[in-house]
Amino acid sequence: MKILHTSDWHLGKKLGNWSRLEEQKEILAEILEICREENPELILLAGDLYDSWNPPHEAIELLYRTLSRMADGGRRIILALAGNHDAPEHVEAPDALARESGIFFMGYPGSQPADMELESGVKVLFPEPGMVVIEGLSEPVRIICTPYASESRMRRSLDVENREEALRMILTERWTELGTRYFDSKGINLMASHLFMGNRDELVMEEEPEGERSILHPGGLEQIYTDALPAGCQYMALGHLHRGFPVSTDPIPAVYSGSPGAYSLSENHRDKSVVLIDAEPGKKTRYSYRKLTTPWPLYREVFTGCEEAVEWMTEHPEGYVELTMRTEAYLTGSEKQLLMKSHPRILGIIPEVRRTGEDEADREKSFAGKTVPEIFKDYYRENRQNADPSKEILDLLDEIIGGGES
Ligand SMILES: [Mn+2]
Repeated sequence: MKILHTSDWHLGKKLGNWSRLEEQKEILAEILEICREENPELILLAGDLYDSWNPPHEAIELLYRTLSRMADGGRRIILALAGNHDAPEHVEAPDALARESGIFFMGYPGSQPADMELESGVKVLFPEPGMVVIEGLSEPVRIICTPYASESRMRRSLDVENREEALRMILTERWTELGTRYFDSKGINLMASHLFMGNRDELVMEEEPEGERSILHPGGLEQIYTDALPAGCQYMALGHLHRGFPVSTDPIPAVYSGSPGAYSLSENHRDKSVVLIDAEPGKKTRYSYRKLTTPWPLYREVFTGCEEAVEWMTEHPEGYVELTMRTEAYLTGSEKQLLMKSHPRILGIIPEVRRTGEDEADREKSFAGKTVPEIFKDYYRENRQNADPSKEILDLLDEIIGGGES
């Protein structure tokens, strides 16, 4: 039975001032194309559907439209979980409409939507919180679903001091219980969750994208170990880390699909994928990463001159670029303007001025005996083609350095 696993869409995410929606539309169109080509019976979306608790309406529309096309009128079942970036109640809000199309949202670890029989005859049952049983696909499917549980939510539900151990314990106990009750060799036994998972023996300290660090505490707090996975589980579909990789392969594959786009500058050289799974009852699950071609590149480039930078940007008009300008003098206003005009999406220009030793000495000498406004005038002239700062600017400087009356 074919299954598609993806996560961390982060719809509505911005990079600097740039909206990523245009790019996200292209990426989701590619994932939809893969769905049509591979025709999985089940799609697991393991959290962080949106980038924020209040996503822009374009992001909401994009999610609903994409999922609706993927589900293809209920011919495919979609399970979508909330991640730490999602508002759980917001994720679950469209349930009554979505379930008619075979799309099921789960916001909380304790979510238990009503059972559903689709027109196709497929039954999607929720026999207890966090448990999904699907009948009527090519094989029976059982899925333990654990959407992200926030720290405060855990603190509220667990009246204990050592929350870390409590979270691990409660998950391990719960998963073992559900596994014992529902997993057997007559069907396909899966898990899906949005959390930080690692091996107890080798601590994986992932380089996390901005905005994810809040749930990565030093010492591995809130890290759940793969030995908590219940016997009989054939695949754990994970969301949260943006790099796609298997945390473990044996005996149970616990796999991060990774985000489908490069969402921070630290991800600038990584391939982006979805995971295609081939599962059969009682057999080891096969899976493979299907590389996406649509994510826009994220460039971090270093140049030693403007001409060189402009030439490179003209040849690479796609994606986003962060420039580091390693020059001997500060860029002039017109140089900066020229750079900004040479690429449609510049994330920033980082100046790295390299002065020679002599220059440094000259510079220090040139400061000697001068007042701050005098040094400022020199600096201003150097950067503005010898123009003098206006009286307004000098008054402002005076106010900033404390010479002003108010
Ligand atoms: Mn996340």
